[in-house]
Amino acid sequence: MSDSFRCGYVALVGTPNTGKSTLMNALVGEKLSITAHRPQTTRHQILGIRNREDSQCIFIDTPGIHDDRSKAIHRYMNRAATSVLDDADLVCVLLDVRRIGAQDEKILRLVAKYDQLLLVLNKIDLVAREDCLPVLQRLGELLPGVEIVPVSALKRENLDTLEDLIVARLPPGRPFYASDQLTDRSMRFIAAEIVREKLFRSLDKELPYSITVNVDHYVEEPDLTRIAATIWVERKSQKAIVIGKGGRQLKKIGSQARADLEGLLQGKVYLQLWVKLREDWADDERSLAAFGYSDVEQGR
Ligand SMILES: Nc1nc2c(ncn2[C@@H]2O[C@H](COP(=O)(O)OP(=O)(O)OP(=O)(O)O)[C@@H](O)[C@H]2O)c(=O)[nH]1
Ligand SMILES: [Mg+2]
Repeated sequence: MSDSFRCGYVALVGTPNTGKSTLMNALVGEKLSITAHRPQTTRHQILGIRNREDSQCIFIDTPGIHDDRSKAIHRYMNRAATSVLDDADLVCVLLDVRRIGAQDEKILRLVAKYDQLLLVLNKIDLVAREDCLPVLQRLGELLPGVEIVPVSALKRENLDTLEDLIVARLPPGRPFYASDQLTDRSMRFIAAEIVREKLFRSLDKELPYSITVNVDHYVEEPDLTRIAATIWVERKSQKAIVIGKGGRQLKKIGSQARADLEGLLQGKVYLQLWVKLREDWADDERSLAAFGYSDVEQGR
């Protein structure tokens, strides 16, 4: 390993739905963090490790920072997002080029004090080139001298440039993780997240926000992985919606999640899903801790 090897933590922060998880997955080259068209999809910090010959870049995907503090889970999510800032070697703020609002500006004021700071202007595939210019100018006025990188995480535009800029900002040092490790999260955790993603993408309105998923059994057999998971809802009426008429909704969620898991594990998966009720779990500290939403990370 050469003396010029670089290694460090890169926090990906921003308002909900700006493309943080999409960007981390694109940079690492694996789908580690779930994504959806709706805001507040990510609920935890998730590491994604990118190994190159010259560097190890440890990305930290975080929940979108938002003003909603109505439930305990929202407060947990905001803590999970902002607590990475002080320890990161580089802070990357994700912005949606189409709309930079008051909440984004609040985040920019919050991160202005960090020396190692990069603004990532995402979703440039959705606007004309000339529409980027006023946004770049406005950001330049808000945070003078801070580098801004326009990208499309989804279409993988300009990601090589972004990666090189990130690596150049990392401190010199040996790798913290083995070169074949992609994340700090367990397959159990990722399996639960994949089920949650399918629910987020299939269910309407507020229902996805009332749901959490827990893997109860995860057993690797020689030619099959057996996974049993519980989908927890907050209200009795929600249970019927998740299951759907004749169990059709649950079956659809199950087969979509199984297909993703089989791709990830490169083998057959038997997935069993249950739907259970725990009233108001999202606003109850004890339930949150039991479901893995606690500041002292458990079962990563
Ligand atoms: N067109 C386009 N869509 C994008 C791009 N990046 C992300 N998206 C879409 O934007 C939506 C949100 O992406 P996520 O990666 O889940 O966003 P996030 O910032 O992680 O969201 P939270 O976890 O809710 O904070 C998804 O539908 C993505 O497919 C991009 O560069 N271009
Ligand atoms: Mg996310």
